[in-house]
Amino acid sequence: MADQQYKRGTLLIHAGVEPDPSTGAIMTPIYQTSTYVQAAPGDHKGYEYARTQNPTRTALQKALAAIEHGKHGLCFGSGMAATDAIMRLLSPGDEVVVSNDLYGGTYRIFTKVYANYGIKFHFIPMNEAAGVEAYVNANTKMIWVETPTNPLLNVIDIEAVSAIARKHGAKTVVDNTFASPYLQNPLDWGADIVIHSATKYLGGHSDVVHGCIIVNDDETEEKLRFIQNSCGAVPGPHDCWLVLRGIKTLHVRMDRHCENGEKVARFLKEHPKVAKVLWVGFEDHPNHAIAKKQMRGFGGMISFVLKEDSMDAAVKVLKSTKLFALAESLGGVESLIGHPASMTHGSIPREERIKNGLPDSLIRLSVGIEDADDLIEDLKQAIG
Ligand code: P1T
Repeated sequence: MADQQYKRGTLLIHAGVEPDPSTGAIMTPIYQTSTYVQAAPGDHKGYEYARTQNPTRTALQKALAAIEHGKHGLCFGSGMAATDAIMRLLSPGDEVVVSNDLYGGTYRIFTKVYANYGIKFHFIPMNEAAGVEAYVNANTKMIWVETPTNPLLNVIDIEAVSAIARKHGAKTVVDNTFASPYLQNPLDWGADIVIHSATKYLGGHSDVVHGCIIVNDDETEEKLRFIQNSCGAVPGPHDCWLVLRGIKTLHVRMDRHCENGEKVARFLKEHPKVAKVLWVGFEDHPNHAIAKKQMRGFGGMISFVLKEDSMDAAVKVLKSTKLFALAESLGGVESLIGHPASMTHGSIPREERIKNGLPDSLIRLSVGIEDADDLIEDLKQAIG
């Protein structure tokens, strides 16, 4: 299909998907095969070996490219495998400027894996995009942005950061996991590489671990495709199928995540025992204007701290919710509650975390698509 002529909801359902050529099946089949028969050496139907190509993966890669307004999509076995593939574009001596609030696993692969290969990382606040330029030098090859950030919900100006990167010949990578392509398309704002943990909103049902990258530039695509095949961190066809299926309802789910997110955020803000609520949609969020510019909605991720700023008080809430399940991850239909300091961000040294504004007592919510009234009642009884 000529994807560009369709609106977002239609694209999410149809992009990349054609009736199966052998049967007409409307749903892309799960091509559960490791290899493909050739009539003579080199005489095949475009598929040789399933690490290199798989038709279920191809359909998903095309869908991802279309919904992120990119030319090429590449799938990986997890969000971290996708991050790893992007890092393999670099060489010893290269430098990366990174937002200082980011998923703990991303911090860990940068500091514990790639720093050992001679790559230097500068973790800096990016709320004021202009401040980024001071950390860029002749060795800077990449600016890595998470926006909104995990878990502090900072918003970074993709257009401004991308302009700085371009001026210095560096690439801008945006981790778009929290927003999803329904709410934000970083390539439209000048980013070069978009990465997702598709485990989250794209899959949407907490039943798959998956990652993906979307780019426009053919040369970057060629390098990443080579890494994808050579290093082999590819997802299986069933996982690709689950993400493909998840994408078909992304717009309806995200609309509800945004709606519920707003209701829960406003409830928490009024709660007498809550000191601070972090949510991108608040008019007094420091970068609300940028969020309004680059996002089409504010999502269902919220973090908050209680007035009684202690671990004990936080743990009491974390243990008391009945609907919000205490678990890592986010972006599924069901609501989750988490404790970044000990869970998703436990690999960041405490001093570093505190310095970057992530206290021990911070609670993170992934607001699902249940009835908002039930979610609010659950928080009410848990906070007390
Ligand atoms: O878990 P995985 O699919 O490998 O994705 C890693 C990842 C990358 N980027 C962001 C912004 C993420 O939030 C994650 C994973 N995050 C969680 C598991 C979490 O609960 O925050």
